[in-house]
Amino acid sequence: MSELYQSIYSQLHHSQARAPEEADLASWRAAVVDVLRQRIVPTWLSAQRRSAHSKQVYYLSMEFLLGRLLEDAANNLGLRDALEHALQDAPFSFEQIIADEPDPALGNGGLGRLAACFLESMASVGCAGAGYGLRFEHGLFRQQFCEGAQQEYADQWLSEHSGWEFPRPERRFHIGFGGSVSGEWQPEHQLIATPTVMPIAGWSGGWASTLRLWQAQPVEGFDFARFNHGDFAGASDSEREARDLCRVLYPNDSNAAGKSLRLKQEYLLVSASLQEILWRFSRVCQDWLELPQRVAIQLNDTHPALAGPELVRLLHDVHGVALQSAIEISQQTLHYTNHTLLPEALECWSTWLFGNLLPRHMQLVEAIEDWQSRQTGRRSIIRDHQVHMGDLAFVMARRVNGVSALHTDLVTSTVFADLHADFPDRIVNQTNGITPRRWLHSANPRLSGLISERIGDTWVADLETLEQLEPHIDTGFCEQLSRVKRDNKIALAQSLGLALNPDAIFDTQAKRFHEYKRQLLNVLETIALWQAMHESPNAAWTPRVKIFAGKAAPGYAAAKQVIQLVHDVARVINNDPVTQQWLQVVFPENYNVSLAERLIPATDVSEQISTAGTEASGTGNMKFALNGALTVGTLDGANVEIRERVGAENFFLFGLQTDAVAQRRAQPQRSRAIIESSERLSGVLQLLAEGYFCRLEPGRYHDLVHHLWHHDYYLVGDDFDSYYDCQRLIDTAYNEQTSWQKMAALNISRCGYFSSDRTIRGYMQDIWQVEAHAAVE
Ligand code: 26W
Repeated sequence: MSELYQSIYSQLHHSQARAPEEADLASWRAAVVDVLRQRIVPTWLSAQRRSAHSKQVYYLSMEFLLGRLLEDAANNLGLRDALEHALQDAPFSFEQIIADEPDPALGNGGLGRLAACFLESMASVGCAGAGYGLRFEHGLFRQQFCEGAQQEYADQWLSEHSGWEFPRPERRFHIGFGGSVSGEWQPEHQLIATPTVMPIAGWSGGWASTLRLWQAQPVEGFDFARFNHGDFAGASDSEREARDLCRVLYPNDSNAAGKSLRLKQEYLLVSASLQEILWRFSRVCQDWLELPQRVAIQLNDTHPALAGPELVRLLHDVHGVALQSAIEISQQTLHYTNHTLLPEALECWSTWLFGNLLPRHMQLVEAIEDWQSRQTGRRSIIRDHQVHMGDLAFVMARRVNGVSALHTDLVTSTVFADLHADFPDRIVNQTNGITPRRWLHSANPRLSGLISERIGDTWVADLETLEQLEPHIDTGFCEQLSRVKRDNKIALAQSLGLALNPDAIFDTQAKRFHEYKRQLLNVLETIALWQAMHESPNAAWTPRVKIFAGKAAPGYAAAKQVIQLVHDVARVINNDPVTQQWLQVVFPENYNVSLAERLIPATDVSEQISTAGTEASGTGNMKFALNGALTVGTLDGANVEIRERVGAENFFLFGLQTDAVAQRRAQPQRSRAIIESSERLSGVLQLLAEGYFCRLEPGRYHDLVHHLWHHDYYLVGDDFDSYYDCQRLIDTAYNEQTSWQKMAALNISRCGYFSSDRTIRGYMQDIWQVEAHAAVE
C-alpha cells in the first residue's frame, strides 16, 4: 500500500470517522484534498516566513474565477501520477474524484479568470503576496436553457465544505457604513469582516501564494432581547443583513449598475483588506512613510478604487499621519489596472449615495481632488454629481496599466487622455497572459505529452522555450498533432453526450455574450453558410461544427436574444437533411472554467471577432492559440500581438481596424446602404425578418433586424462580407491537413510570450518593484 494511499485512508478513518469501504465519493474527495493540503502547507508557511521582511504584493479583486483546484494542485505538486496509482484499488478513480469537485465561479469572465491565473503565476515565479477578495455564498449563476432561452439558477459552490479553506475567525475587522462626520466619523452601522485563507500552489511546489476571502458577520449576532419579546424572525435580522452583503456575486460583466449593495461590497473588500495589510505591515515596521517601499497594492479595475480614500482614512484618521502625507503615501502604494473602455462599464456613483454610505470618504475624495488640482490645475473626480471611480483610481495610483498594447494606446488617447497629459509617466502596458499549467499542461495532456516528447518539459515553467519545438515541426509531428486534436474532439463530443463529426472543423466562440463581442456576426455567418450549402448542394463543403458557449448578464436583453437566436438557428440547421453532413450547431449549457478546459483543446478555429477597439485584451484568444487553434479575428486587443508573434500567414484576419471604426461611427446612417450592398447579408436578414427560424413567433427578431438597419453600433454589417470570405479561406486551408497542422504547430510554438508568468514578471519589474524569491527546498 503506497504512502499516499495510507494518508488518504487514515484521513477517512481518523478525521472523518468513516470506514473507507463505506465512504462515498465526496468523502474520498475530501480526504484527497486534505492530503494535498497537508503537502502544500509546509511550503506555504515557509514561503511566508522567508518573505516576511520583503516587499509584499497585494492583489485586490472583486472576482477570482478559480475553477477546480484539486487537479491543479495535484499537477503542481507533481503528485498526479502517484495519486492515480494510489487510487487504483479504491472505490473511486482519481478522474472521478477530480470531476466531482465543484467549480468555484467567484467571477464573471476575463477579469476574474486573469486574477486566478495571476495568483498561480505569483506562486510559480516566487512573488510574495496575496490576493484579497470576497467569499460570495453564490458565485456566478448556473445557466440552463429552456426552449433556447437562458434561465439563471443559484450557484451552490459552498453547499459542501470546499476543503481548501482555512477559516481565520480570530482575525476580525470592523467595517462601518453611514452615519455622520463631526470631528470623527461615527458610522451608523457596523459589521465584522473575517477571512478564510486558501493556499495556491505554484509549479513544482516551490512556492505558494495566498487567497484571502472576506465574509461579513454582525457585531452582535443573535438578538436575545428581541427573541424573548416574541420577535423570532427579527432576532436574526442583523445576522441576515450582514450575510446579505456577501450573498451573491453581481452577474454584470461590463455594466456598472450603480446599486448600493454593490458599493457596500466594494467597501467591505477594500476596508477589510487594507486594515489587514496595515496590521501586517505594522508587525515589521513602525514608520508609515515606508509603506510604499514594503507594500504594493494592485487594484483590479475600479471595483476596489475606494482603496484610495480608505487608505488615506486609515493612515490619517486612525494612525495619525498628516493628511497631505497620507495622500502621498497612499498614492505611492496603489496601482490600478484598467480592463475596459466601454463607457457603460466605467463605474461612477452618485454623490448622494456615496455621501450617505461613506460620508467620511466623500470628504476625503474632495481632499484628494484638491490635491489633484494643486498639482495639475484640474479636478476630474467629481463631475455631474457623480464620483468617477476611474479618475479616482488614476489619480491615486503610482502606475496605471492597460492589458494589451492596443488597449494601453487607447486608454492613453481616449478615456484618460487628460489625466495622461497631467501625469505623463503614469500609464504603462502589461499585456495579459494565462497560466500554462492549467491551460495546456493540465487541460490538454495529449498535446502536452507530444510537446514534452520532443523538447522535454521545461516549457511548463518557462513557456517561451516552446520555440524549441519549431525545428521538430515536420510531417510526422503534424500527423501526431492532428491525431491529438482528433482525440480531443472525440473526448469532447463524448463528454457533451453529442454525436459530432471529429473530421469537421471545430469552430468555437466561448466567452460572455455581449454585443461588442459579436456572437451575432458568427450566427449570421452560420446562416449564410447554410444558405450557400443549399444553393450548391453538390459542392465539396468542408464540414464544420459551430460551437457557442457563454452566459449573458441576466438583465442584458440584447445579449439574451442572441443566445435564443443561436438556439433557433441550431434547431433548423441540425434538423436539415440536406446540410446535416456538413454543418452542426451546438451550444453546451453553463460555460465555466471546467467546460473551457474541455472545449479549448478540441478546437480548430478560435473566434475572436469583436469590433476593433472594444476588447481590452481577451485571454481566451491566448488559450486557444496555445492549444493549436487558428484564430479568425479582428485587429483588437491582444489579437494584434498574437498575430505579430504567430505570423500573419498563420492567422485569419478580417474586418475594419480601430481608426476606420471611429470614422464609420461618425456616419451612423450608412448602416442601411452597407446591408443593401451585400446580397448575402440581405438574404440572411430577410430570413430573420420573415420569422423563418421561429414560425410560432415570426416577429421575434424584428427588433434585432431593425437595429442592424438603423443603428449598427458594433458594425456587424460592415464586417460581414469580409468575415464570410475569411471563413471560406479557412474551409480551403483546412482541407490541406498537413499545412493546416503546421500552422497550428506554429501557433503553439510561438505563443510562449502569453504565459502569465511573463505578465507577472512585468508587473514585478515595472510596477511593483519587487524581486522573485527562490523556491523553498
Ligand atoms: C461593475 C461592472 C463591471 C464588471 C466587470 C465593469 C467591468 C467589468 C470588467 C472590466 C469586465 C472584464 O472582465 N473585462 C475583461 O478583462 C479581461 C482581463 O484583462 C480582458 O482580457 C477582456 O478583454 C476584458 O473585457
